[in-house]
This record gives sequence, C-alpha cells and structure tokens, in this order.
Amino acid sequence: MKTFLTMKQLGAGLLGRGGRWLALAACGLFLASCGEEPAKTPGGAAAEAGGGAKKKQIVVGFSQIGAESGWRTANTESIQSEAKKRGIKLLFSDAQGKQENQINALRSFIAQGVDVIAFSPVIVSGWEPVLQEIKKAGIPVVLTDRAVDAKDDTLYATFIGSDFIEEGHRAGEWLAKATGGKAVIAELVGTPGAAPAIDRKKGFEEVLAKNPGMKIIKSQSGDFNRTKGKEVMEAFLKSPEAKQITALYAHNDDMALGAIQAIEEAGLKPGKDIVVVSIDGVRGAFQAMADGKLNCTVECNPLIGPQLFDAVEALLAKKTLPKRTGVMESVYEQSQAKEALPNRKY
Ligand code: GZL
Repeated sequence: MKTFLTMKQLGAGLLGRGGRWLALAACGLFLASCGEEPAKTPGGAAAEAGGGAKKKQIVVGFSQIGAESGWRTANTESIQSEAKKRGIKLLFSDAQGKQENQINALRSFIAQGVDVIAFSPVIVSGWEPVLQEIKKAGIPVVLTDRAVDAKDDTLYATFIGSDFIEEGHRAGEWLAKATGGKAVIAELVGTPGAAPAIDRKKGFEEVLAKNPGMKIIKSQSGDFNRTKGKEVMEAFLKSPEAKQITALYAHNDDMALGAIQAIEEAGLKPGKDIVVVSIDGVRGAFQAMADGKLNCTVECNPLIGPQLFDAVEALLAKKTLPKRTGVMESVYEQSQAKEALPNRKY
C-alpha cells in the first residue's frame, strides 16, 4: 500500500483550479494518517505550562454540510469526538446540504461571539459576503474538507483537506493501468458546484487527455449519495450507449455502491463486466472490494478532527498557519481489501 503525499505537494505547492490553492508550507504541514494524532502545537503546551491558571473554555462554531455519505458521517464523528476530548465547546450545525443554512449558521456563530468559526463549504461560490462579516467581527475562520473560490485569501486562516485534483489523477491513473488505457467510461459526478466534484473531474480528465483509448460517454451527478448513484446508473444502463460501457468512475464510494446494486440488477457483474473505481475509502468500499464488486478506491481521509483543533489552538495562540494543510492518503485495490478491512477507522 503506497502512501501518497508527493514531494511535489510538500515542496512546491498544490495548485488547483485558477491557483486557488496556495503553496503548501512543508514546515506547517500537519501529517495525520488515519487516526494518528499530530503532536500538539507548542502553544498548547505553553498554555498548559501557564501555572495552571484556569483557561477560558474555547468555543468553536462548526457548520457541517449534512450527512449525505459514510465519509461525511465519519468526518462529523472525528470533529465532535476531538472537540470533546480537548474540552472545547462545539456549536455544531448540520445544513442538510443547503448553502443558505450554512450561511445562517455562520451568522449565528458571529452573534454568539465564538472564538473560531470552521466549516465545510457545500459549494465553492457565494461565501465572500458572510466571510467579510466574520472578518469584521474579528473571528478567525478555518475551512475544512472543501475550499471556497475566494479572491481575498485573508478571509480564512487555513484550509485543511485533500487535494481533489490529485485524487482524480490517482483514479484515472489506476484505471489506465488496470485497463491498458482502453475504457469506455460512465461517470457519477458529485454535488454540482462542490470543490471535490469540480476537481475530481478535472484531475481524471487530465489523465484521459494522455490516454486516447479512454473516454467518458456518460456523465451525471449522483450528488454524492447512494440512492441517487443507483438511480443514475440505472438510467445509464437503460441508455442506447449502455452496451459500450466498460468502466465506472464514481466521485465517491457511496454513489459507487449504489451503482454496483444497479449493475447487478441489470444482470451484469460489477468489478468484472464493468470495472469500478471510486474515491473516499469508506469501510463499505473495502467490503465491496473484498466481494470482488469494486476494483479500486482512492482514499480521502475524513478524520481531520485532530488537525482542525490543532489549527484552532494555534490560531488562538496567535500562531500563523500555512494557507493549506494536507492529509495523508493512499490508493487501495481488491488485493489489499481483506487485510486492510479490519483496521479501517471509517
Ligand atoms: C471530500 C468530501 C466529499 C466526499 C463525499 O472531501 O467533501 O463529500 O468524497 C462527501 O463522500 O459527501
């Protein structure tokens, strides 16, 4: 099992669309593989050494997208359990996938005078006004998981999350290797306008541009959820092009698992008649690989609770953070599934 975080990412920088990412400062990179906790920030230690003076409880407002996938559930659990472990008061809001609910929650955090605001933006656009209001209130912002398209990068202190373009590259490269560069592909896209959907598509298509024998003939959003992934795959398999499809690229495991059901119900063998590659690395994907129905999952680590609260504590200790903090991730295929399954933390 190879663990990725190439020297390119460590050193030069992670440039996604339009240079939105900023250079990744290797020194500031908090490496958190699944569940390992990075060392506490010196500020935390110094604060503890402050002669035991009673510290005011830190209050963090967190706006979560929703509970659309196994990945999201694990992400929420990591954040809530880490806050509890550190004695941090977490005001947690679930937006049920709606940007307006997130914006309302962020405004309520301002009104409650929290110490830090953190959120996972459901889509990349439409955040500047509320981020300006938060900046005016003097509250630092940590973006987790997904990024925003903001020209003014002083509107947030740091972004903690994966490089989705790289994940798209890894999925495409794996498929090119597995099929000898010959595949007629159906694609299940994530939530329209979401950073992972935009960038996973971009990364995958960059690989296809180097492999003329691979092409996408069907592409539609399954909104990162299993039910919709199944419905869209059913429609693909009823379309005139159905018989041409030799591979499925799903932007997350939940949509892939729904599609696998649809492939079986259509009398085909997922993992054989249609090669399936997806992203996240949730436990259900490892089970599907062990059952021979999924061929590859590109890990996208949701367990960023420790990194989030390291960043919170560093910000409150007036430390500067890199604009982007990466996470450790790998690529898994069927041959590794059985052995890896018992150790999966999400
Ligand atoms: C990725 C995350 C995506 C996951 C999906 O960081 O934003 O959203 O890939 C989740 O499973 O719904």
